[in-house]
Amino acid sequence: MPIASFDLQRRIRFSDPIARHRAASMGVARRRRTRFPAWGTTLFVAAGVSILGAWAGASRAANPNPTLPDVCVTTPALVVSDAAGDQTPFPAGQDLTAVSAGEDYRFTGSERLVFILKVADLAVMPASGVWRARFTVGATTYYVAMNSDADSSVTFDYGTQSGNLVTSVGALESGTWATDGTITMAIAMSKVGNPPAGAPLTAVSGVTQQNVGGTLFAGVDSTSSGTYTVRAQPAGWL
Ligand SMILES: [Ca+2]
Repeated sequence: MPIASFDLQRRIRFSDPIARHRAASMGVARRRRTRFPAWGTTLFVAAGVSILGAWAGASRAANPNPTLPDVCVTTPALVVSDAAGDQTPFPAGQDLTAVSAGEDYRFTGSERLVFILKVADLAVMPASGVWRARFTVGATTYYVAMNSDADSSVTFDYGTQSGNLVTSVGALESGTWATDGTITMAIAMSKVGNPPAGAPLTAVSGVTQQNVGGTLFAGVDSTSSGTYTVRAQPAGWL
């Protein structure tokens, strides 16, 4: 599909970072240039526009070729693991078992760190809970967190921590959780000191707490600490 590929990669490069990412996953050559005879120009434009419309919509729904690697998102790497069942008497939803980290380079100008907390089970969301991934960049300790209120409604935030003082700064770029206990939180690197590729994130750890009155955080479970090195954008897309 060389005509469509040429047109797609030129249009999406300047207009739609998500579609551009999908194009990279499909193997569309970024710098490909194709010459067309004059009689083929009209056909080229018509075919390109038509296919772009259908394809761009589909690309937002699902990766059109999931067998190809997602070249703009690194595979999360395990930083520390933690024993199961050591959160008792608190619920399994706050039993940390692993902290992983990675990068998301799909958003030009908003490169992100991704932290994944794994707990034993979130089939039932605990009320008034806090799930933090903490890490240190330079001399500053940051956290990204999922918080549940008294009704188990969930929000996400990030901030800094100095000793026992936790200061919420603002919102994450994205936060999701799944009933299998996977909590995924992405934050723009620019919000946490802009660590470059190769820079260490030290003291990476996870902690779960119970929020008592919004000011006191009672410890539930915590992991040991590890170091994670920020990885560069994978080859395949510039
Ligand atoms: Ca645990």
